[in-house]
Amino acid sequence: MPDGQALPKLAFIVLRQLNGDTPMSTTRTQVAIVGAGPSGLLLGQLLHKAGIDAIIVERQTGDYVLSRIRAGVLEQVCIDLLDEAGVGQRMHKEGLIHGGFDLLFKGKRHRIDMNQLTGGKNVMVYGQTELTRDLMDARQAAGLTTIYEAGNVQVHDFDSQKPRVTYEKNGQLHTIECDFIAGCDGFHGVCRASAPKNGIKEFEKVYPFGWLGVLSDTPPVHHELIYANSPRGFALCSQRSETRSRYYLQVPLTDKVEQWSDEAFWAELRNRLDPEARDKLVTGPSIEKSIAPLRSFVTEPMRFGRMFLAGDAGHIVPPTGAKGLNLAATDVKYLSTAFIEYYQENTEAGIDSYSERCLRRIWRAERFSWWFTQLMHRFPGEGEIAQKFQEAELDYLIHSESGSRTIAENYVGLPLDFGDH
Ligand code: RFL
Ligand code: PHB
Repeated sequence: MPDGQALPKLAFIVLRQLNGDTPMSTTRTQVAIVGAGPSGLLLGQLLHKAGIDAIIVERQTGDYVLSRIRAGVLEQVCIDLLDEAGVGQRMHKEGLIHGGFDLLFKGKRHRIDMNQLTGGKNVMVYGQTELTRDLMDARQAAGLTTIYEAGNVQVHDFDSQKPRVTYEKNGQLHTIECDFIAGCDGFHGVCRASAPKNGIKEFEKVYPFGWLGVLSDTPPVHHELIYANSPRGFALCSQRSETRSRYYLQVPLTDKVEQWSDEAFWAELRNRLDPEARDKLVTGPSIEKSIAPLRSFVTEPMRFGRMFLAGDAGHIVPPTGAKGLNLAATDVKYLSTAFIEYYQENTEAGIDSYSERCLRRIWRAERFSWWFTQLMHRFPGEGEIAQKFQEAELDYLIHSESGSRTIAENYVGLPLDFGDH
């Protein structure tokens, strides 16, 4: 439903309710979670493990949530959290451990040996779709409530002790009374939009290009990821399995997916790769193709009374550093810990420090993602000298152990507790 139609329809339902001809239902839970993406589902699972009751309200269908092809790289912290939530079995079986990745510039590839540079740390390639499916299955198996296709979701009274979430479904207005609201509803969600305008500050940088992504059932061009800086623009060779590849090309924001035939995509990707990868690239029909804009965005604070933002609802990173889903997972860890301490130990300390704790980690990941994006992409109007500067910086980074370690340390991510200020 377009946003503009939401209010009149709700007003109509409320009027009908006053007349007594529209049924109304009220439920109670401890935590009402808005959004059933990875953040909301993981939070639901961690709370369930601790015996805390939560209801998730999602505006889309489950199939729609699963159809969004997004993240592919999980940090160890994220892997550990999925294990803690009890949903890690398939991930360990099917996920691919990567101890390094290649940086390609001036037509040559150079490996960043993450594992060696960070004292043994790796990342795992496991698609967001699969992770979401695992969380959905676990939720269903535990008999927990997720309301899909909830219309006109609204959050109320989170500045009081009695917050509420309302939504419409099947012509009925539903109310969830709760102790806390978790805003896990992504960048376009209702929670951040409902925060008081004078109590929120937003920081934003929009990049002048997007990523055109293609998923295909073809073997990956290389067993690890390749991040390519080319005079024609950035390219990324990623994967989902040994038989499924995910590739991205930097494209102008004005490009439309329909303009890009599969043939044109593969030809342009080849042009941005080194000779060996160009020869090895196996092409085939795309099974998904989409363009994503790139943005750096942070909301401060991430708590508004009894409503908390987590994941993309509170921040967005350009995907270059593979940080978005990982940040979402650590927000959720901090939030679930805060709620667990509240219910089990009767302390609000975790709740009070939630925003500050998250934001410190978020800004670190935002900085890395912005820096890596600047280093690898063509910026319109910056001319050939910008390319030369990037190549010189990359040359320095790969030939300096501390330079390479800086990339590796940031890429594998911070531990959950990374010391005092
Ligand atoms: P999501 O996944 O957007 O889920 C939010 C959910 O909330 C629902 N919703 C509402 N529900 C009820 N009422 C409303 N009013 C609602 N409004 C929205 C939505 O329907 C949705 O189901 O946010 P969440 O859970 O915080 O998860 C965040 C991640 O999805 C995101 O950070 C990552 O995908 C980012 N990302 C990557 N992250 C990584 O860590 N590693 C990667 O390799 C990586 N690659 C990527 C990425 C994101 C990309 N795109 C498309 C932006 C690659 C790409 C191309
Ligand atoms: C992906 O596989 O979708 C992916 C991998 C690494 C990134 C971004 C996206 O940096």
